[in-house]
Amino acid sequence: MPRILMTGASGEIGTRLRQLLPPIYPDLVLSDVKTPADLDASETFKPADLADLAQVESICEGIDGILHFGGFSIEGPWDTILQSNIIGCYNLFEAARRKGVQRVVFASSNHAVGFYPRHHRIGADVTVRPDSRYGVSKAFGEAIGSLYADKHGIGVTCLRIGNFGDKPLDHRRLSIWLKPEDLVQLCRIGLDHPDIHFEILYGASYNERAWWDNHRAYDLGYRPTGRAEDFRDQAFAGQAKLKSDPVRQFYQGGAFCSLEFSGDMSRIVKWK
Ligand code: 15L
Repeated sequence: MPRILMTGASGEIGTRLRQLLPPIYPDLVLSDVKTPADLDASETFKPADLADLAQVESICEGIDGILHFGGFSIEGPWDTILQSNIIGCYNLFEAARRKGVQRVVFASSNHAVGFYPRHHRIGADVTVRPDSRYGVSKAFGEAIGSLYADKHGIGVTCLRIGNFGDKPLDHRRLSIWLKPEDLVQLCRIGLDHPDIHFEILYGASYNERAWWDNHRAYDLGYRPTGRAEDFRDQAFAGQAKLKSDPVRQFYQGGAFCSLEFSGDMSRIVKWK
């Protein structure tokens, strides 16, 4: 029975996965810098600050596979992103190498490629176009994952997660929604599929308005059960409440693109 470590156990995704993963991976070790408020006596929790390599090494002891959901999950000040997502991500892969961990699933994000326009359908092999310091940290995580796969033989899967939740809430999310159970499928592929060396997959359900070519995930057996279009009316109602914002509405990364924006849209669009 593999022993799986999940970082970010107190975050939004981690909190949901704590309910969904135990039947599949009963030997689950949870970690976060903050103890989950509703921690159950049946759960194993080890606190760690990702920015401290010794602490990360200690939680990787005896671990077969890691689900790395830890770190800062939105745009933030440079020092926060640096400590949590850049140093933290390096520490995670380096600790995994030192402790002989076989597999790592890294929670990347659509914000690594957020400056692609919405009309541009992209695969997982495009040049990154981060839309924020947060997006840069996710591109860094993908790069370090690639290094540790090639140089040290860790099987690494980076999931460019779209919008995780029970349903899509607006137009953008009709294209990028990820149902929690579908994320579990992608985690299982990353932890268990025999062919994993280094993969970048999109974390999206079956969305007819998708901007992403996710065929590699399907080749690896992914069969999403969420269909964004089933929530179309609610998503349109949510959209109607949003204020108009040309930058947000044009790019895949949405509000992450318009935040602090002082660029020239006409030049970004031409860049392919
Ligand atoms: C992310 O990467 C964030 O972690 C999440 O909070 C959402 O903003 C999501 O992307 C999104 O793009 O909707």
